[in-house]
Amino acid sequence: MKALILNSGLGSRMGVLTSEHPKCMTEISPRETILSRQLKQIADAGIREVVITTGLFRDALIAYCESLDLPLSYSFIHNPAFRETNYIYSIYCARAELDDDILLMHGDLVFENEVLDQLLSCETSCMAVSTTLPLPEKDFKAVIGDGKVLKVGVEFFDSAVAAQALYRLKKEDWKKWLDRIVAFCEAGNRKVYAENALNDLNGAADIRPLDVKDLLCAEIDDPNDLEKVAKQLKAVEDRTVYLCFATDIIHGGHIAIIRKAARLGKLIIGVLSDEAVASYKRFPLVPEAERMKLFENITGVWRVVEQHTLSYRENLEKYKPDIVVHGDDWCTGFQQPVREEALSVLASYGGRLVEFPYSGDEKYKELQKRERAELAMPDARRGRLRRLLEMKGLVTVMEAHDGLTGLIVENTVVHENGGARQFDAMWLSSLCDSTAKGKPDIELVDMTSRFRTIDDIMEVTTKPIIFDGDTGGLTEHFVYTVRSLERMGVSMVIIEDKKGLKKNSLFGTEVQQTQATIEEFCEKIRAGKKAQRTREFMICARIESLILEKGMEDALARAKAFTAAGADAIMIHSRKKDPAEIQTFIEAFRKEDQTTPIVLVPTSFNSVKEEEWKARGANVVIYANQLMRATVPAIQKAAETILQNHRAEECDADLMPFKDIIRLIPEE
Ligand code: SPV
Ligand code: MG
Repeated sequence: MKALILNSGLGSRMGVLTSEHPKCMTEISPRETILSRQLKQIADAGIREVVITTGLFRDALIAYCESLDLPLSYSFIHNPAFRETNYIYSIYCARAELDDDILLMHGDLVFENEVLDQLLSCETSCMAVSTTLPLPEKDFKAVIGDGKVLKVGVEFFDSAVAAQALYRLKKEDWKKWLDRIVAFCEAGNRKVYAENALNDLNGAADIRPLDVKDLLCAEIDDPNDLEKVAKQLKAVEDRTVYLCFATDIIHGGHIAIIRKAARLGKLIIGVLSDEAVASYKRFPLVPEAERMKLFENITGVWRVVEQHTLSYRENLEKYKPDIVVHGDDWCTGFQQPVREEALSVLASYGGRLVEFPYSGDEKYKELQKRERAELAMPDARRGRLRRLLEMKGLVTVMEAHDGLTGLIVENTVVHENGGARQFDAMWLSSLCDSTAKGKPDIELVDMTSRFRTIDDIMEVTTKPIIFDGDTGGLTEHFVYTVRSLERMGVSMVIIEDKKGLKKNSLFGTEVQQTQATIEEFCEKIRAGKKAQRTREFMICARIESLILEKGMEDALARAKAFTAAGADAIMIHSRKKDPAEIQTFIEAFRKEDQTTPIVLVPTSFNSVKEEEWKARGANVVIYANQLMRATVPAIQKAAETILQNHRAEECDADLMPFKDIIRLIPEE
């Protein structure tokens, strides 16, 4: 496509302003002339060839264009009869250069970027018109019929709309018009508008009206116009545009959106907080502060601010951007309420939403896959639990005992109020790992087998893993376990202060269980911390005093001692339905220690919501066995139904088709 700018007119109505240069070189803002603006807009739109017709002050115009140093190649076509002909003849003179799609504009036209963007994204030939502006007395109007521009001129009022000499013309339509221009000029008809030749075609060139409504698109005929349009332009240039990013890897697609958005005004980038990103898609590879710096250094970005939540409300009320830009993908799906809320806030102060078509480009999907792969690597995974704790204050953890349950924990998301909720981490329960193997939870499944389960889960997931280390075994063995877990990328091991034959805590005092002495257990913690190679790995000391009915004092004394021995977190357990004793423990512990994370496994005391635990000072909530307990009755029922009916038909209604199950499984 070539741009054609008509600049051979005398511009005599501008008075002294055109005494030394052509009208197009008149300043329209402190930094721009009409022409420099047009040329920059053309270059920004990716057009490279510009044909400019010239008349008076030809040399000044050529020198000026060259001085702008834009990535454009110019053909200057002089109209030697500029004093006694109209621009129809300038086009005639330039005809040999115009064998292409054409962006045609008068040299005195000022328009905002959005007008050009809309024009260039038209599939057909089109002309900028406005259905909202009043019909001008003396300027161009376009007669519209059958959705087409039928006539253009100053004399039409019926079925007409205000129109500007700004056209995007497909080669075939332009050819029809140009042929008619040539015929007009060769017949000596050189003092009329080029549009007279167009009108002669009676709609044979398929030019559609593009309604730019109140967007700035105006010509400058005299100093009054100049003052008015300069004011409008200032308002356009002062506009702010808001665009929020959740991404941490910036690719060409993002840069294209930033460029597009920056064309609408001063661009404010909202950077979604780590916490919001983690809850809505995945843990960010690059932390928020770094992401903010990345955006600050991109050309076209005016300002970078933090967006705390998926909701736009806070930032829209604070910055009151004139325009919000978003991909049209949020018109459907879970982000719909966020869009609706943004629209209503925008409406409250007169802002508007501009939606760009969402591109699900394959090469960017590939990048996303690579980001996930990176998160799954041991070094990237290990430290993420600590970071989540810092970021969120309370993390939620769900049990996984094989690759499939790992995938469920990894990928299950629920949406509420335009937000998303998912589990932060996985619990590798000794109870469920043993149960899955049909074994009792008595440290019978050996470490090699437990590590195999970790590996199965790690292979298909990215979330941090908390490993149930039972008693930790002999101290001499525990130090090796710590190093192995670290190497695998596990984030935390929880060991319980029991010794001898361990039984599951949910049996409480119904079975014989022995608690280690404070000193014995402190020794194990110290040895584990000493063996640890990375700073990120965490050892959590689990206190069984309430399970074994040794009292609150004992639990608190142990918590204090274990923390002093180096435990990175404390887990307090109870098998009572009533959460009171856990609440009492948290309150008492927090009086002395405000920082050591407190871990809870609310299997029995399950009535309290996560928000309340957080408010009370807990930091990790582990759902330790619910997935396993959901599975057992379901598979038992299927087995019984088949036995009862001597066939499988009756249990089909309860089964998930395998084609749905395999969707859970990632493909390489
Ligand atoms: C496990 O899930 O294996 C646990 C938690 O250790 S509990 O079963 O509650 O003891
Ligand atoms: Mg266990």
